[in-house]
Amino acid sequence: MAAKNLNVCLIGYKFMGKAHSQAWRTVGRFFDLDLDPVMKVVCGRDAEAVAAFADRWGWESSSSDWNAAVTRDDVDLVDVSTPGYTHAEISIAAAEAGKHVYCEKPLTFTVADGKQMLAAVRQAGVKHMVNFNYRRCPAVSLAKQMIESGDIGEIRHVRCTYLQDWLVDPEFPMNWRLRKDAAGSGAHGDLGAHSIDLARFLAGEISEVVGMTKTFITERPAEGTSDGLTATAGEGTEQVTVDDTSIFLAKFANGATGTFEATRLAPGRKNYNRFEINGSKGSLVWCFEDLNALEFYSTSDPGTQQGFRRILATEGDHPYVSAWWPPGHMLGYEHGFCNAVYDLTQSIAHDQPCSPDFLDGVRCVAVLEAVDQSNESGRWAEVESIE
Ligand code: SOE
Repeated sequence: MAAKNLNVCLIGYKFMGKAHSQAWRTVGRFFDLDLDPVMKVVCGRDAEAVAAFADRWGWESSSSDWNAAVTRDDVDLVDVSTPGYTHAEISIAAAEAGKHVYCEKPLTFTVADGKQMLAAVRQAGVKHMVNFNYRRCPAVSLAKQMIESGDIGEIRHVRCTYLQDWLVDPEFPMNWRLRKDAAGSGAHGDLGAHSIDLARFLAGEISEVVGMTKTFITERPAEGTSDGLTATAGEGTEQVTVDDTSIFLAKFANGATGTFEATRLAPGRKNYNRFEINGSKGSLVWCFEDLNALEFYSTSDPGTQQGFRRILATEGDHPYVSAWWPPGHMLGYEHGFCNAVYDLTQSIAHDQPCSPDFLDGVRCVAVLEAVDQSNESGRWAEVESIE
């Protein structure tokens, strides 16, 4: 047990609320921490449902008034796990109340809002982190280490695809992820944001893009109920106001080239978040559907033995793994979230910067926004540079 507590207020209790609750509940059991997270309060609009959630997941209390909760004296950190349209307001209120802020992706919908969020956390001097959970899959963290050690040399090509199929059925009902006012965009911001973050993490800043977004299914049964990626239909139909698909080419500041594709209409692809990075000395390939494996090809292997090798990133000296299970005992989706709150908690305990922080969050939004501009103009668009 650490000497001091980190009192957490979670806003949102659906898909991400569960993933974050699981992380906060588990982190201190597997990792040695220098601050003890305490699950103080969880907030949501439906008082009864959020109280039941608090009970089930072990939050000390629940509230339907997030404004009151984020200013509580006994709260140190606000975890924003709500749909994107609320991120700016909640994060800014939390920072102004002097709380550290941990926010789901995409940080927000516009660079202008993102800059305000960044200014608020900087002004308040609080820690800030955006949750791009895939960075914390051990195989992805290992890819980062290998790139930094020069194992694949100078990066030339970055190929990112993020494919899902949960919206391929036109009878799948509306939900907040299909409304522009709530979600900002469709596959573009929801999935493309992850790919952009992984590309920035592994290969550096993106400076120019040309791309397109497209909506194939423009009308769906109206929403009845929805939870996570499931929904039931209500009466009538509703217009879809976001894209289904986003595709773009990218120029990186270091001269590398990139291709990006995000869609929720790729039958058979469930959570196919994949990158392939080709460098002057080798290649690295990772896909979430086989998340423990990192493929590595090295031009320095003897000619007779060249070929992709599959590294199972479950050894104790792979990133994060020593906290978990013995070699070969696979990790899953939730471990990335837990690894993230471990890093966040330790950054707060030791007054170290968090990564990825709100600056990374806004830089990702700047790439998304530039693709939107390119989609409208039909030309290459420069990515706004943000400091
Ligand atoms: C739905 O497309 C979703 O849950 C995203 O919102 C997440 O960010 C992604 O990790 C998995 O798919």
